[in-house]
Amino acid sequence: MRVSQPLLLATWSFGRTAVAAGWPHLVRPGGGSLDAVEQAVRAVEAEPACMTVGCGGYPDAAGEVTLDASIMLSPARCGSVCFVRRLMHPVSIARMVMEHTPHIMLAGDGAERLARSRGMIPADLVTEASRTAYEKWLAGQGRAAGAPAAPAAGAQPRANIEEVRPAADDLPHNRRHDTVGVLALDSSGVLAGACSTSGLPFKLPGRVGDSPIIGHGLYVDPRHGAAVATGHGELIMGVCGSFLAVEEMRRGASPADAAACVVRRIIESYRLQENHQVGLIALAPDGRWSSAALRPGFKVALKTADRDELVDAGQVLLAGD
Ligand code: SD4
Repeated sequence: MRVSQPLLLATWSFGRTAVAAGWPHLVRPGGGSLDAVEQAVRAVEAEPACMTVGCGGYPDAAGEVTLDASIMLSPARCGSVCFVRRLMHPVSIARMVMEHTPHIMLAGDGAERLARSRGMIPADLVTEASRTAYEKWLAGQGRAAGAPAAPAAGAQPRANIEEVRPAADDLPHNRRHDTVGVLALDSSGVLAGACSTSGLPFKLPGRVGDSPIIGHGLYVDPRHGAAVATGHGELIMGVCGSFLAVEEMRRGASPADAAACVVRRIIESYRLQENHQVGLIALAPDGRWSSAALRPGFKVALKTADRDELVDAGQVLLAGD
């Protein structure tokens, strides 16, 4: 058995909440990287003040909070859920999909049915703050605050929901893209990753981003490494961002070069807007890790036996506000 120094990494400043919650599960006897990433993500999902993950996340354009998450140990052991509307911990449902079904991904009511059958208690995901943010956004769309954005079945639409301004383009880039993504390496050398998000604020109903799609928001291959992404999902999805990072490590790249390669591929592939942001963490099986971002502002929470800090992205490839 390989002996490694335990390590936890998580995206953004709320990653500190994540690594603090995950660490005891990483180092306790009988624990390990899988429990650590799940518990780390759950801590952020349960935090209503975090408006981009779990309970209290920004609603979609119809006023509904919809959650996506994934968890992964290897290509043969991964699970994910999307469009979860009534349960606070999609990461744990993703783990149920991985451990208790023959599938990798469940959506919407099917994911919720599995979770309820295994004892998960329903929760209201809309908080006072997320409702207020939605009403403010809706008012900015030229409609009366509180008016339903989505028409009742058969009714004349009050406004064309396809014409809403996409995903709060008026918010600065670092306030729009806050998936919690966690990577762990335990003392036995086992890698794991998990991520969870409410997706882009005020997204079109039904929109699903990179986070629950294996290889896009998250990828783990025990032989070659792990990667997790955050930011504008549509940019990450078009280049299979997390898979690409791990594939680069498989070909011999360092975690720093692998993370930068993904961000460069995004720069080459899209006409980027000033408020676009992507951040990526890459972790090698031997514990070397690095991060890269499209623009300044991306941070990584790091926890080891002797370090507990928030560090800036290792490489930032474009200027930004
Ligand atoms: C997504 N990458 O759904 C995720 C999360 C995100 O603001 O951008 N949240 O695109």
